[in-house]
Amino acid sequence: MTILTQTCTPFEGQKPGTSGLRKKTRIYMQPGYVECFVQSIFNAIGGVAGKALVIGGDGRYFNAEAIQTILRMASANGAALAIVGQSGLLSTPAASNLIRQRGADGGLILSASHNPGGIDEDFGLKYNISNGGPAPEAITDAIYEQTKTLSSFKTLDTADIDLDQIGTVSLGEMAVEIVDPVDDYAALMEDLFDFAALRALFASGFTMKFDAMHAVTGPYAKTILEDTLGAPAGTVLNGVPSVDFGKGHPDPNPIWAKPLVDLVMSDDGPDFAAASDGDGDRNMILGKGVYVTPSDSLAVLAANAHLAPGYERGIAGVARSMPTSGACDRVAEALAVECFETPTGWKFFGNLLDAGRVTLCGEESAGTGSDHVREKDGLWAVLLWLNILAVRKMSVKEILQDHWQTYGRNYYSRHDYEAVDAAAANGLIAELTVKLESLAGQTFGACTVTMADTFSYHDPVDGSVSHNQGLRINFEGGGRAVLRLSGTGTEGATLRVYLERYEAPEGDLNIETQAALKDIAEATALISGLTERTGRTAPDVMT
Ligand code: VG1
Ligand code: CO
Repeated sequence: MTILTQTCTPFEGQKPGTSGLRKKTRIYMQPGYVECFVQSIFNAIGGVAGKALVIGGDGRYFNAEAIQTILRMASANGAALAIVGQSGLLSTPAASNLIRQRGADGGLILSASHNPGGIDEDFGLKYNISNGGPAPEAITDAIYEQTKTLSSFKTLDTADIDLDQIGTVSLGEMAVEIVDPVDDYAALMEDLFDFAALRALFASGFTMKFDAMHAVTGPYAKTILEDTLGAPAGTVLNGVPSVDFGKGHPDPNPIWAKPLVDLVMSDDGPDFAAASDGDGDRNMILGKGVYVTPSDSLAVLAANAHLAPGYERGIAGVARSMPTSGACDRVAEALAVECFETPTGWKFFGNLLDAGRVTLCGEESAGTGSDHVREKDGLWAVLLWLNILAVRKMSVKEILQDHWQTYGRNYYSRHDYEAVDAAAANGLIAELTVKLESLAGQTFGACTVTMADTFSYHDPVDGSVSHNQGLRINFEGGGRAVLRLSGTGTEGATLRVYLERYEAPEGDLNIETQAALKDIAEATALISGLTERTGRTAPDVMT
């Protein structure tokens, strides 16, 4: 087989967003599109000669084809080893773990995460560095610069290899090692959690449903929950990964995982329920009759992590993305550990985790994780919850009530306005940005603004600064609104409005969430001119 150098013309818009490059699948399927982006990645990281790369994805439409292309290119560019999940499957946290366990130089993860899959839906690709985490901004910026001027890429003229067969084969000079996608990850989970206690929990009749949403976590959840921990067969729902996620939207929130929510809200529902997203890094936690917001979940995990063997020494600190509620801040304060506020996207947690400044991280978008890998990790969060339930012998609802009675409650909701006209959304943000400075002291409806600004993050570890990471508006009494545009969407713009209000332990802890946030939502609509600008009177999704 020969190494080919093919000339190419740059594609516009190959700019990585919050988590890699996400586009409509048909855009990705254009001849040369994957090649140009992958060669740009390789060029931006100083080439891959002699390097080991982990490669895998969430199994969506075009996953296997893109992996074949990447393998040919990695070989042609001189990589020594590619470690690939069997059938091209690797959950995002499992890929992160493999990079770390195997001491690989980096990895390519193919996923558009919670976005639907299929030829008319979404595809995505991102590069992770040797710590197992998403490439930081300096690298994603360098990749984008490469995409603008790229004139050629290298590949091999060779047939596809068999991705289904575990073992090592040669592709040109490069070795391709096909590994079981679950093994190493399952071993890591067994290290962190008290599997004996979890087995006893299931043996005692504790009931659970895990909705894999036809996505990548099916095999992981079946192996760990059913085969290892003894949960009855059928605990895992929708457990066979499919290329279009059963035509669903693999986003574990009360909208897209509604059947699961309905089940736990019913009288004969299970004690505990959870779901994960397309690539297995997100989680939704539910208990009988209760939905745990991701922000609350992070806070509860921070307060209770020491109950699991992997965290029995306590946590070093906690980090949350800026739009995530301040619930975990109160836990950090009580534990006297550091608490950090970072921009949206897991890549900003990497430095803090590497430096040992934090043990747990989380985002309001159903992402929680720890220093065990450098990605958020859906099943990990589920197992930590189970471990806490096994030790505390309380229901999810009781744990949540107890948490609020101790720390108070941060009422929280995110309102998404999807596929908004991009010009209208950009206009809204631009105009509001200009207005921010003058807002303090003004009253809108029932709320008075105390502070408003654009969030910039100063990374305390490497000193880098990231500007324009969302607009913050604080209100008297501790309420807050955050507005930002999504960096993962593929159609028009998605405007995210994050609303929060704190209620002290002695206050009313059981108000319906949207009712608790009504005044703040109204004030935010007035300030931003949301309805006039977007033509929307209600959000598409509320989480
Ligand atoms: C969204 C979430 C963000 C998350 C990102 C990737 O980004 O808000 O918290 O890190 O998705 O998650 P954005 O820019 O659309 O708001 V995943 O599970 O899609 O990799
Ligand atoms: Co995801």
